[in-house]
Amino acid sequence: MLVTGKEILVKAREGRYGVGAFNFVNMEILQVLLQAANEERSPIIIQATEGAVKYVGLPFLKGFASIINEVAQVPAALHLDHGQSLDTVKKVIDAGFTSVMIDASHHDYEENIRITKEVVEYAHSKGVTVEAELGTIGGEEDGVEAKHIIYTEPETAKDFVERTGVDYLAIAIGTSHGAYKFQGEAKLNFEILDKIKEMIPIPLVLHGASSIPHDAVQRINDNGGNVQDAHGVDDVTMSEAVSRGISKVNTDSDLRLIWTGSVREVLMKKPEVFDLRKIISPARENLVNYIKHRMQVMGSSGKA
Ligand code: TD4
Ligand code: CA
Ligand code: ZN
Repeated sequence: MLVTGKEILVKAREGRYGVGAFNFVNMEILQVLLQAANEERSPIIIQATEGAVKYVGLPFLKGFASIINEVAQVPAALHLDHGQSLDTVKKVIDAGFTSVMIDASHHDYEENIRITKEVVEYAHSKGVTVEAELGTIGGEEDGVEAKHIIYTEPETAKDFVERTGVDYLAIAIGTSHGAYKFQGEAKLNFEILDKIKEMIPIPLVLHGASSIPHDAVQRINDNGGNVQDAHGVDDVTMSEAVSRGISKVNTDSDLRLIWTGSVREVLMKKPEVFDLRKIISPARENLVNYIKHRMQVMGSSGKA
């Protein structure tokens, strides 16, 4: 059941729960996401960045869109994450995406509005809904490093939403992309979130929401890897963010860490194995369990 992002997220906003938006780059992650969503009876957003679109290729993405439509027994959206141009937006909509993000937040304000508006007009004419971004989310994103987080200003957000007609908005409240997020415990600016929630009638998106599971990092490092441990958006912080009005919860790094740890463990502990299915299966199983857990924490389980 492939639907638009808006259809999923408006319900989430009204029901005060979060819906996970998970990044994928291959068939197995797609299998994991669909299995977890079906088993949890949870709506889900399956997303690919421009880098992932390039890696997978448009013909495969077309196929994946029809597979999602066939396999998902719950509302699922196929979403472009951090789209950089109208050109990419057009390409993925042709391939069957039902939701797109245009990320023009690094441009000046008026330019962000102009680019976003253009994408909104095009996407809406095709029945596709749109996410935009305002403020600066920290960390690396499409190879570009943002050192300073600039919080989204509530008054500006209101103006932006009114002038662009965007369907959901990514806000900056202290998170950053990648595996290295917080020194010490997670600290999100909930006062700003409360204000934005009060002033804006559309669903809000939290980027950089990975929890950075300690055991996944440990498993990588126990098996020949070298990844620094860090703090992310843990279950308690995420559930507070959701209860205060976040509707879409973006997660990618956790999947990368769990996948890498699981594969490393097989390769290290069973050096005789070279059957790819045996190498990948534990990663798939561990990821399903993790996704199901996060769905329970954000409250989307049973909502489909
Ligand atoms: O938007 N995202 C995912 C970003 C993925 C970047 O992928 P590329 O390397 O293809 O550009 C998030 O907000 C996820 O944040 P997280 O906390 O998981 O890092
Ligand atoms: Ca951005
Ligand atoms: Zn992001």
